Amino acid sequence: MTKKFNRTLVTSALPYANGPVHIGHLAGVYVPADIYVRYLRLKGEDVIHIGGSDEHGVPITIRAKKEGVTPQDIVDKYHSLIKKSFEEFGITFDIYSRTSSEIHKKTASDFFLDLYNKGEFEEQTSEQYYDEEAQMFLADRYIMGECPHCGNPNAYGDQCESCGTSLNPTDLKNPRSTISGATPIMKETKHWYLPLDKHEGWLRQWILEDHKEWKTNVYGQCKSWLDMGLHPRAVSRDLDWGVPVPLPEAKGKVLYVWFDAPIGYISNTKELLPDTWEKWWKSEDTKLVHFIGKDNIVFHCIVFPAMLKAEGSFIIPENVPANEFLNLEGDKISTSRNWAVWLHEYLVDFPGQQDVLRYVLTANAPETKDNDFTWRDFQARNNNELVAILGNFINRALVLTQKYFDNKVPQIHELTDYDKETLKEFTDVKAVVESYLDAYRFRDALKEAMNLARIGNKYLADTEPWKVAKTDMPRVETILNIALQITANLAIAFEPFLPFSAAKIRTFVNMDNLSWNQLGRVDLLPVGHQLNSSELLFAKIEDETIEKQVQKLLDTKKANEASVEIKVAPQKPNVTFDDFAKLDLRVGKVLECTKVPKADKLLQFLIDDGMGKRTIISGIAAWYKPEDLVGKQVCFIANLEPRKLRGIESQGMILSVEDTEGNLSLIQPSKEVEPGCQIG
Ligand code: B3M
Ligand code: ZN
Repeated sequence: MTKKFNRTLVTSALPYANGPVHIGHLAGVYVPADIYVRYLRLKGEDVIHIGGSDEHGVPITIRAKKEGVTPQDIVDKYHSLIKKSFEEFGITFDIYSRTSSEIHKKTASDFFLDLYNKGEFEEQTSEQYYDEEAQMFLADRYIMGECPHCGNPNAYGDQCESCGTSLNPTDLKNPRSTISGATPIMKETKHWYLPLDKHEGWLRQWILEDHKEWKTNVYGQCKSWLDMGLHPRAVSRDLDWGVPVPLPEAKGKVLYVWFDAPIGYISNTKELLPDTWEKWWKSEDTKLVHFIGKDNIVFHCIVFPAMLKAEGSFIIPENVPANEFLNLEGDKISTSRNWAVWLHEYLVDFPGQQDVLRYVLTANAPETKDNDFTWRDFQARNNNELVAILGNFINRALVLTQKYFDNKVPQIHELTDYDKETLKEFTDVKAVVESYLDAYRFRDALKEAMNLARIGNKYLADTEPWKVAKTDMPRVETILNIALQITANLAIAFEPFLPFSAAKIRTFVNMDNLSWNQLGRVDLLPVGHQLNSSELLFAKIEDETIEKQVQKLLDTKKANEASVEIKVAPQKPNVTFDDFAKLDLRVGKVLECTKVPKADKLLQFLIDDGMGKRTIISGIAAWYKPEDLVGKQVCFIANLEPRKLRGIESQGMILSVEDTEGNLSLIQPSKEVEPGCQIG
């Protein structure tokens, strides 16, 4: 069944605004999406490309905590950085907005309420880890403990980064809260669940029967999810960063980031087209296509469609051409290990060479399996393909026209059989490139476009107009006319892939309005048409340049190995001296120290503070026996607002240092001083 569509709504995954974007993002999602929308635009089709930053979720709150700033500070910083990188690489969004926008919060909140009112959710109460000291439920990432598989003492509640196993927080031995260090307790909490099991029937039919044409990696992943059986999924979380659950009984709860983020596509369309957005989301003749990476498949093929269906008035995607992952020099790209080629850094090292990266990432795109980016391959593709074939051909065609015909398109005389063969070959390319682009096979499409340049390059090499010029000028005219027509065709064929170079070629041949439908035509440039001066499109990349990049990665590797687990927190923003001086830091002497009943992390201190006695509670019980501390000197904050822990008022805070394994040790003056002496 082939449907007739009148417009295409393309979305690209909303990247988390908790770090800059790297080549993996470009290769997996944004370059393919951009190729596709540029192609459709060039065909004159009605298409919009929706993007934006995903600004909620736990990783953002963790990053904020580490850097000592607010989550909003984090997303403001990275949203701008990411947006700029996309612009610089020519990724053409019709809108690139963000999920912290008011319009998004309202859209997501209303969407939830609508489903709630329609009875589309189930309420479930479950037990989750709760930090009594910090008085909050703990997201999986906020719980650390010992990995049951490899014994790593610092595994997270969702995953052990040492052995890669995914975990549930309850799998961890000796769990601890990363917020306070306390041992979390189990506490009941209520959440709203989307009963995916109830959607299984139509999802099976829609994907497994009606969309057999989906990419095999996508289809296969969906099939295995469906075959395992779907279960209700919580759409809310106990967290203070996100879109609040719009129900009176839901204080302190927000929408799960994977509930609100895909709604971001809708909010951003609304922001772009306040009056006509519904046409894009609610008409059966709109083709909705989601570009994403493979880790997002279940959310875009199962969860979001179920949400849309439950709402009832939205269309669901026609295709989800997800890519696999791109590795870097044989290793998984990792933000935390700094194992990446960052787009903003690439542009410093390779200014103006966006198309080279776009080319390499497309030629080597992880379309059907994970692929590897290597700097050697980058160099080889630039030097042997972009420079030696595409750049070389165009440069020769233009320079010879300049030399012999004063930059005017010469006329065609008689065609030889070889000319005819060449022309035939390149008129056929259009249909082939199109069939690949329509099937989201961008690597193959690019290969065909490159083939066009190869045909041109071979044609000039075989016909040798620079030699023929000595004897037969009319023949040179014919040859160069053909070469120039091929050149103009290349401006069209490469526009989706290498937009910066395609724009340059258009300027060289002095043609502004080239459209996809002209591809394959041999009369794009009329005889006598004036060309502009040209320059080299691509430059050879020297070994030295590549060695520098390789060295940079080797340095990263070395630093990672040296620091294995040395993960010191980044420095917090500066404070003024006055801010510092507000803190009253002093030395005290421990008079008594006991365990706090039923709290295995807490010790209760009675301190001689030089002025009297005070009680301070400290979460260091795991590392000291209380009796060993009596008589010792400790450092403490004297003027910290008192607060109650386990019903006991703590009048200050004892200072300790956390090592890279998460162990605490008390800070003491190196010589004994009188209790009450000030630190500063
Ligand atoms: N932010 C995950 C990711 O960046 C997530 C995508 C949301 S798309 C609605 O991989
Ligand atoms: Zn492990």
